[in-house]
Amino acid sequence: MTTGRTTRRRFLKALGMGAAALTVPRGLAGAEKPRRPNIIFVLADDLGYSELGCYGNTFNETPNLDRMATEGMRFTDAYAAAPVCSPYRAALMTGQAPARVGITDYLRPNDPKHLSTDHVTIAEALKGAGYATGIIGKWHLTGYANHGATEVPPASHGFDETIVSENRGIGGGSYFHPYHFNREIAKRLPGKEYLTDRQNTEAVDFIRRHKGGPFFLYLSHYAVHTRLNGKPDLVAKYEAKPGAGKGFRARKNNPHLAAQLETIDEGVGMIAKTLDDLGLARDTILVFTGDNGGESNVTSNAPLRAGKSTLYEGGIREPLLVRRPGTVPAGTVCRTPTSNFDFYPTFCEAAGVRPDPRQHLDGVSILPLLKDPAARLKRDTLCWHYPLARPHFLGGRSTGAIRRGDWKLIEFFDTGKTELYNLADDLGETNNLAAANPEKATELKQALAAWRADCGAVIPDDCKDYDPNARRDRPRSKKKPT
Ligand SMILES: [Ca+2]
Repeated sequence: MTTGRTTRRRFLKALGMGAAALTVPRGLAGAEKPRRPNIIFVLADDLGYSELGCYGNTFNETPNLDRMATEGMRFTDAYAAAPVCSPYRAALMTGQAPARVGITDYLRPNDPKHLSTDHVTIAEALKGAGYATGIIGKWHLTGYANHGATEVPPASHGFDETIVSENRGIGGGSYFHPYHFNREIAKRLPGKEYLTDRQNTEAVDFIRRHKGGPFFLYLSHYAVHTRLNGKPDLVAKYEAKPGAGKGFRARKNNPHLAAQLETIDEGVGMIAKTLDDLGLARDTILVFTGDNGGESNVTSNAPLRAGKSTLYEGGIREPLLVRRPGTVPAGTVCRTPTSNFDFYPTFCEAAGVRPDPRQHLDGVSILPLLKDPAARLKRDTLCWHYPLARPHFLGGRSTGAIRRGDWKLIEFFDTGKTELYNLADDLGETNNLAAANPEKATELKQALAAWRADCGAVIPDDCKDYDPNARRDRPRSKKKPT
């Protein structure tokens, strides 16, 4: 995955110079330098669009996240760059579309693919500007040495500290200590240690350790990825609620998902309180979001269609909350479409860091939106590329998609067919307008192909023309986790 043009970049990185250059605003030379904001990025795994109270859920309880919405900004049209884990994370780290990075599907434990160190990641960009950098939790941008793969861990991508992170796979429902994804992690909390509690505690510790700032903390939860397994007292609480589903595979009002989400929510409350107590709230951008849609076999993303592994809205539209008192106007809602590859340029701009010009960025800074939700971005189109050699086990098919304004087109690589929707009056993507509006369908299909060409993305032959009813990727285990 190394190319000749990257030799100089590697050389500069080795000198600690390749990551970023500092930009001191004009007129401030010699004056007191503005304080660089801390950045805390809290990511939930497989958390769908409709799970939070502030996104309309009436079963789950998310008081701290709902408070984030009232104290900050809530986005209605925030997208993941991919409908599964690894490509989302590749886009987050690089500011690029997964198709350009070359990671478009989730990485398997023995995968020869990993995020190339040729990239200048967002962690490296911020580290180069003096930020302390840390990841707590899920990485999923490499195969694992334990599975015979070349392992490229967060430390190779600009993270000073890697805490409670995997070295044998991605979690897979191992939520109680000892953790199967990393058996070397020593227990720290009293009683039966719960993974999300541990991550929350580590996050508060990290903030306190680096309160002098600036710091970049990536709190990457393993929850609420299946197999779901909440803390028993919380599960019992939700099982007793009216309308509760039964068991960890309930498709509606899942008590395990609710319990796991409550523990994530509690951590967000702990983080916000820590920032308030330390007097850091106004100097800290706190972000909460999810990496792809909810799994349709354990929840519903309604009013959105489908879920994880699909390019329908349920697979890629995510909750997104941003809080920074004094900068992000409280209680605001932003309806402009964004993608998670926008965080890279956004964080750089907020930190006064000029991105390394050799790191091509597909994202644009959404900082103007964070100051004024009605601001306009110089972009009206987002694209996705998700080629598969056979259907994902959750039902996702080999597809590409494009959203331009309110129009959305999905191209099915397996059948060659397209579907066209107008999201303004058909959020649930129920009325395919491709036949009724062939001009728009053709325009978007051509724009999508042009974007693929720009990214160097191809549709491999084995990702075209397969039988969409063929055997899915792999069978699901019905076993309850331990
Ligand atoms: Ca995920």
